[in-house]
Amino acid sequence: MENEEIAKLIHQLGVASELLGENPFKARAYHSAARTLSGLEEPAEVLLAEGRLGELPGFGKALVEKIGTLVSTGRLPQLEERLEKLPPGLFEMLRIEGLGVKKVKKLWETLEVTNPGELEYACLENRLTGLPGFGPKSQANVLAGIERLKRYQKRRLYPEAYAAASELREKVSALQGVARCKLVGSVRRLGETVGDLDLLVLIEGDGRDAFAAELGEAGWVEGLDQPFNGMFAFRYRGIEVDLCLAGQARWGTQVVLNTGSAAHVETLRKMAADQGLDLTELDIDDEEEVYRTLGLAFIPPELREGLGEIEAARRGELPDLIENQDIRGVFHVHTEASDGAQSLEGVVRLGEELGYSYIGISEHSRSAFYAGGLTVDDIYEQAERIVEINERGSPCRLLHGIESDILADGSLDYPDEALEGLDFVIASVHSGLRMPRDKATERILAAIKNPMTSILGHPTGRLLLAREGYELDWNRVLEALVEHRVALELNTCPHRFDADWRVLRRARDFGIKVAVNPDAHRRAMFDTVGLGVGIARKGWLTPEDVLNTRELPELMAWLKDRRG
Ligand code: DGT
Ligand code: CA
Ligand code: CA
Ligand code: ZN
Repeated sequence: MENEEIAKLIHQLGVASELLGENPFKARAYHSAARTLSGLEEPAEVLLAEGRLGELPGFGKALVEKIGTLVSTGRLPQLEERLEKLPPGLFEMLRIEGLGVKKVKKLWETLEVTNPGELEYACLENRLTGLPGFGPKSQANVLAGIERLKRYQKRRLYPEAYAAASELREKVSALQGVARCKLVGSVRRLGETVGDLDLLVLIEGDGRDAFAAELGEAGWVEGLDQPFNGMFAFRYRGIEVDLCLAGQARWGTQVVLNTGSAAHVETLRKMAADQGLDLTELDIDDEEEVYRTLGLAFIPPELREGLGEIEAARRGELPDLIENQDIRGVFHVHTEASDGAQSLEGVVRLGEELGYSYIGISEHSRSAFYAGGLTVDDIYEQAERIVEINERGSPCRLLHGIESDILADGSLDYPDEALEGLDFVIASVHSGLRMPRDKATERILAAIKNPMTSILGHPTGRLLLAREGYELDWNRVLEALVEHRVALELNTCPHRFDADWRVLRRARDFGIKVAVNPDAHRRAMFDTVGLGVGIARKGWLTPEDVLNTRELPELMAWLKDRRG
């Protein structure tokens, strides 16, 4: 075993023991031993065999024994024991510039952050600013460090992938001879996460060689492989790209093939074969024409997941999908009364700008003390302020709600008296996120049955690419939502998109109403409503399926009706 390898494991042992809060002198000794080992001229194995390893400064009997075990068995049981107690993501967090072991330990202990994805989310929620040893500046540094780390990570969240793809499309379109350039693949289908960016390009005349040469020279192209069969693979801003050249005659066909998904294309291919056609060989310039040729209505890209959309298109039964302008208002908005950045007045002004008829305020509840959760008195006080503001007669009315924590036993965070006067209650889980499926399901079911609950908030607690969220028995949850007439939230924060669009699709079949909720802490987060509408479309939702397409009177009636 190489010195470097031994040094690395001993160093890791030091880190693990520090993270677990063991004797700091021991950890320091491990780190210093690791440094000695990596600076050693002779192989440590030789020193060990000759019984001289213990002569190195700071190498006591216990350490020499550990290295002995390591060298003879390839294992370090003391390290393995400790790793079992530590979330592996903590070590990834250490790769973020500016974060040492002490800081990672603190973040883990105080905010229960266990990996870079969760940490990024904590920064976006402003959780680091008030933490001892941190502050606004170090929060910004941490975010920048995560940014750099992510550049080398494989999948991306949708908005990041989309932004890079759009930029790339502009750059490619400006190259010589490019007549058309289209984003295809999962970005076009509104995947909640994206593996690589796919671009389809049409070159005029015989300009392919000139195009290839210019692409090879472009400063923004990273790691370009040898082109193969009209396919160029490279990286843009650290993200993998597949750029595919297409011919004009088959442009429409190529767009369909490259937009995917693979399952959608496979079903199309079979359908074509049944009609005696070879899908890949169809000379069709226009995408809509491809579907028409196969006897299908045009299928919006976000539905192309091979989940029954082709059968629906054949029967002419594709849903009349919701659009941005169908949204009349939104729920789930935090203000400075809890952990948001905006005032109630600011929210009203923004609602007017956005043309909303209502905005539902929902602060955190009292268990969420880290997020400035409201006491019962705070609720009453906010109620008065909201009445006062509504009396000023804005076309955008404030609705008064709360985002009540669902406690471990499924009960809400306030007595009924505190909730009865509110326009709506969003019930969400914020703690004890690592529950087994049965327990999680019971907890959620209890919250749904509570007559105060109007909307089930971010139902799985997932953070995309960071935290799986707890598993639920969705059949039971969906049945309960129908029975108790509780709406299901689609949280439009791109880190969440929770409930998942696959679940929305099922909810729709149950006749459940979905609330498209921005969970907005800041002004910019209202922009995610548009993304959420896209995800709602991906879940086959029509305006009828979405609660906040209702006009105010109808909405108020729906909310009241629920309380009986
Ligand atoms: P991603 O990148 O994992 O987010 O998801 P997609 O759907 O963008 O997957 P990707 O990039 O592998 O492929 C994009 C589309 O290109 C895919 O939906 C169908 C098509 N495609 C990709 N690889 C192949 C292949 O090996 N054969 C065929 N026929 N089509 C492929
Ligand atoms: Ca892709
Ligand atoms: Ca690809
Ligand atoms: Zn929440």
